Amino acid sequence: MKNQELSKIFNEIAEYLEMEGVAFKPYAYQKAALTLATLKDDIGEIYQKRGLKGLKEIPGVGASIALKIEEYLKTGKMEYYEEFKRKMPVELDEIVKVEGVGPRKAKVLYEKLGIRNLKEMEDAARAHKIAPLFGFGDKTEQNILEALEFLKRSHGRFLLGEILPAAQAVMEKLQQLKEVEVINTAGSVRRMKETIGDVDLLVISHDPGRVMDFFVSLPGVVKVWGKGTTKSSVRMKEGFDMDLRVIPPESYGAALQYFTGSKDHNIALRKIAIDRGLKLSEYGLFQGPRRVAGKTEEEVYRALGMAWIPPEMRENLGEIDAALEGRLPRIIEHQDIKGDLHVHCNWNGGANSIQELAAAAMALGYEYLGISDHTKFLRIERGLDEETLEKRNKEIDEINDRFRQEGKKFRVLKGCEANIMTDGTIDIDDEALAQLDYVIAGVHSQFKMSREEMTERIIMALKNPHVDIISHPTGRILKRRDEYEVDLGRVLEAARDYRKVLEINSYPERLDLNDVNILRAKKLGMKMVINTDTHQVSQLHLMKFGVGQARRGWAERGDIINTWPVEELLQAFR
Ligand code: DGT
Ligand code: CA
Ligand code: CA
Repeated sequence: MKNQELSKIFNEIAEYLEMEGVAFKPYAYQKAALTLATLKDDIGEIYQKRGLKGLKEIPGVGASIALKIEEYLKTGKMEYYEEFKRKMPVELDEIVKVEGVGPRKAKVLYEKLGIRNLKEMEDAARAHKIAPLFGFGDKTEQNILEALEFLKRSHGRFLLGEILPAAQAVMEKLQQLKEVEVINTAGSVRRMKETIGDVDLLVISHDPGRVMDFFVSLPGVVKVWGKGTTKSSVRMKEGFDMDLRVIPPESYGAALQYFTGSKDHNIALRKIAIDRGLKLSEYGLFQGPRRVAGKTEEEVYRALGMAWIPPEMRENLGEIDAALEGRLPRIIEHQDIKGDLHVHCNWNGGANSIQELAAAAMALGYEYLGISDHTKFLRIERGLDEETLEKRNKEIDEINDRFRQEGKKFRVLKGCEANIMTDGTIDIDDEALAQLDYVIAGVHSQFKMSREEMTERIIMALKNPHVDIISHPTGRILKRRDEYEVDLGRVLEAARDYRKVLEINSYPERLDLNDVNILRAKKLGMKMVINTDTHQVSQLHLMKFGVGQARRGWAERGDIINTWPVEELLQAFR
């Protein structure tokens, strides 16, 4: 699949354009990059089947970007990109990952010091060549060194959104082998951590040799690190590693518990075992030489005096005490979700009609779907003005009338995702907002403000009586852009005081609020909503990533408003 390669190229183009101070265009390329990174289908296949037209139907892909994709698929090159590269042959994608170094600083570093990659940046910073540059200084140089350290530590981690589909594909193939009796993911994938180091798989099999032969020769395996009868390790073409272990049935639960981790959770659990005169390992829970538990995870936790703990909670953040004291929360389940409130249709930059989106939502078993098109500030997304929003509302009314006549319980809700301007005002008239069932507002521009200004900006939006939800509240894009500077504590408190809802955005690059902030919001008694930010039908399935983070943040059904029935939801918005 060329999806990720193209995504990377478009990201770099966005950086180059930003460097030249071009307005709006960088955003278009960034958006195309984000879409490609999460696209379910192979871009090459889309092109083969449906040509240029198919490419243009992908949200965020306009005519000019579609042509560039075509060129790349056909020739393996993109002239527009190559031209930038010739002018400034820099590993831009790498360099702008250093916090505090944007495209413009990267340009100065190249022009003044010839810095092309991270290694050269580090050397220059250590030799104190960066501080004297205009606009840099000692503090920036120090920050660069710290950011480089940070990058080294996070190096080699992958997004759960990239890994989970690949891991599931491998699981399905292995499941079809008659020699595989049971199979599970373990490790950070099972815990739904937002980024993944490597994939851990466990199986029970009466014929490990055959399973391992099959595993190391799977399509997509580019390197075999090791192959044995109990463990094999491979590198996949996407760049990540996968471990497969074959476990005897009597230890399977103990091994699943051990290899699911986290390491900190395991260490704390092992201490509990020791306190009770027991020994816990991946082979089982032992009293002297006797195995007292090990076949299932439930059995292991029970023998330690506690209920089974959901994998997403196993981070040693108090879950063990909660389990021992019988006060584990009943965390939200995917099937509790009754609808999605952050969906863009083709009235703005989305790919599908309201009809198509509603049909897909019904197929998922949802009871409602909120259409939240962008409003007028986001011209690049064809944001709606007051007049078009009204027309769109009319279409929603008609669709709902039709559903009622057909006896369908399903309902489409009228929403929007407005932009919060730098002064905290909303980019569309209050009268237009008053016509809607609910209003989402989010920051989509001017991310670089002081902490104080950004906090005021968002709190100002929270004060607007029409605003119900703040989308992607911290603005981070994983592996690309940090959170904007904001005092989240104050935002959370204001949201609680004005009885507003914060979003858990399910886009794998966003997952915003993240797990830690969800836990924090929950402790404040805040309500949240898990949304997908769908721009095309196939993205409705991203909900599982948001649910995963909500579970990691201990969220219960009552904390998440899109588990509520539609009447209750609308009542709350009113
Ligand atoms: P990752 O792969 O970095 O995203 O994170 P994990 O959690 O999947 O870590 P990994 O693959 O190194 O190991 C899988 C699990 O095995 C881990 O979550 C807990 C367990 N484990 C690994 N090493 C140790 C260890 O030294 N002590 C203990 N108690 N458990 C360990
Ligand atoms: Ca792992
Ligand atoms: Ca591993």
